[in-house]
Amino acid sequence: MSKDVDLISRITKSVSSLDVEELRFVLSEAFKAGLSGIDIVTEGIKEGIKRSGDIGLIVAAEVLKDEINKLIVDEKQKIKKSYQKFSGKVIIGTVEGDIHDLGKNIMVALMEGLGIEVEDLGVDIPPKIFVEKAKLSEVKVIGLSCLLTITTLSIKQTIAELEKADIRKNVKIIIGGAGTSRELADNVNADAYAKNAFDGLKIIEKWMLKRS
Ligand code: B12
Repeated sequence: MSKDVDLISRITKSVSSLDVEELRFVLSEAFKAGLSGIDIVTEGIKEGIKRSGDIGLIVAAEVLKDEINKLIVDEKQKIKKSYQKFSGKVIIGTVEGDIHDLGKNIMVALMEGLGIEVEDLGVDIPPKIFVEKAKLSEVKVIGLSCLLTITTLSIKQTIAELEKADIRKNVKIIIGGAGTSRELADNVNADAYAKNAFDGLKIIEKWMLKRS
């Protein structure tokens, strides 16, 4: 078995058995060996969570985020360079009134794992902050996370404020989290809804591709 295949299969096994220590070790080895974030996420982690379910995804995302943060700036640049197919930036946050962040954090870790530039605005983010951030020309995608039924109103307000500021047409908007649905996305004029982080990743990946 080649070293890369071995590392991927160890990632899969540690996610499926929720072996955090092994996952942390093997992810760090995989980054050191220069494995691509895409392979780590789609072949290693995704296969692992087929067996462990959502809890595996949560564990994997936390460890992945830690490992990415530990990579020194140069390494981060390397990850970015190896994915020059992406351009622009994603901003993501949990909408005003809502403090749930596990799902959002998973999205952030997966996007960073793929080499997509992401700014995580945090939780309980008012519309005006999304608008302010979205004014930066590099922002191509806005991710809105919402777990509470009541804060779906904040999604509506955020998109309305983006429209008012004349920025809506410059960005793609994706919504996710237990409070959201495809119907809601249609009602609030979002571009997409994702029922889970992997579906969200697929959509965002397409939007972020550099046009050549
Ligand atoms: C953990 C949790 C908490 C934790 C949050 C910890 C944290 N740091 O996030 C704590 C204890 C703090 C909490 C607080 C509250 N909670 Co709570 N919480 C939950 C619980 C049990 C799990 C949520 C979760 O993390 N799921 C795991 C993650 C991985 O799943 P996820 O968020 O859905 O994310 C996935 C996808 O949706 C997607 N995704 C998520 N965001 C995004 C964004 C984008 C852009 C994309 C593309 C995809 C995406 O990717 C993820 C991975 O696939 C849910 C019940 C449930 N089963 O959902 C209740 C739940 C969401 N909470 C609920 C409530 C009512 C509250 C409180 C109001 C309780 C209270 N009375 O104080 C407060 C909220 C305070 C506030 N202002 O926000 C209700 C909401 C009911 C409703 N319909 O509005 C729920 C549904 C429980 C229930 N059945 O009543 N909660």
